Amino acid sequence: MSNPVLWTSTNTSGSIAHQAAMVSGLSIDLRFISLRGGDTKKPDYLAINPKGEVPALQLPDGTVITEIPAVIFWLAEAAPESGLLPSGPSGRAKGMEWLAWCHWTMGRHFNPAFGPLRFAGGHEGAAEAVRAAALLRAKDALAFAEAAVKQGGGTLCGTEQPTGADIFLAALTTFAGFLRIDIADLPALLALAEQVAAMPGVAAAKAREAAQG
Ligand SMILES: N[C@@H](CCC(=O)N[C@@H](CS)C(=O)NCC(=O)O)C(=O)O
Repeated sequence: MSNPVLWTSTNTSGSIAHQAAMVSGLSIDLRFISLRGGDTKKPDYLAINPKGEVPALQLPDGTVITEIPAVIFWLAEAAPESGLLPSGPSGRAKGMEWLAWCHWTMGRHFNPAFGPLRFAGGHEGAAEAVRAAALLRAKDALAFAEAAVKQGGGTLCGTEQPTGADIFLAALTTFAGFLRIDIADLPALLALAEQVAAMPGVAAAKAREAAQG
């Protein structure tokens, strides 16, 4: 039986799925495509994910799972001991709640900060305002997460080991760095990001992406 295939691109939100895949310990084949090279919009890839985005998890039976929370959910189901979701019905629901929150936060605050011109319909003057407002909202969202991590004793769901939601949140702190958002005043978030970076699966995914170039 062949392995699932994870389609991703280095240093993108696909990295979140890549890190979670490594933490799952499952045998998953990786296929790196170039976002900047336009591979996500090429016919071969659109045949796999018509949304033209990474990540996409292609299962041996042909099913393709897209959207990061769904990809992480599948990994957690396939590897229940991985801790990608907390245990028990309410724990799992809280894990999904935070995954959804991180995903929503990325889409509504981080993406307009990264690509304001698209969100402003191509109007350059408006784009500047979109970007400035998005940066403030992204910072507010991270401050909200800081309080939740404090309340959880170091993780979003109060687990000892970071879950998939914590991996997603740590990625948002990395994106904050790309956007030069100052998070020095968010110590719980910084500590969580360090803890996530030290997870062997996450470190392996980062090393693999660095080697990929
Ligand atoms: N809804 C998607 C969002 C992922 C996403 O934003 N992917 C970006 C890379 S960071 C992408 O593939 N964009 C395609 C493009 O710009 O061509 C998910 O959760 O998987």
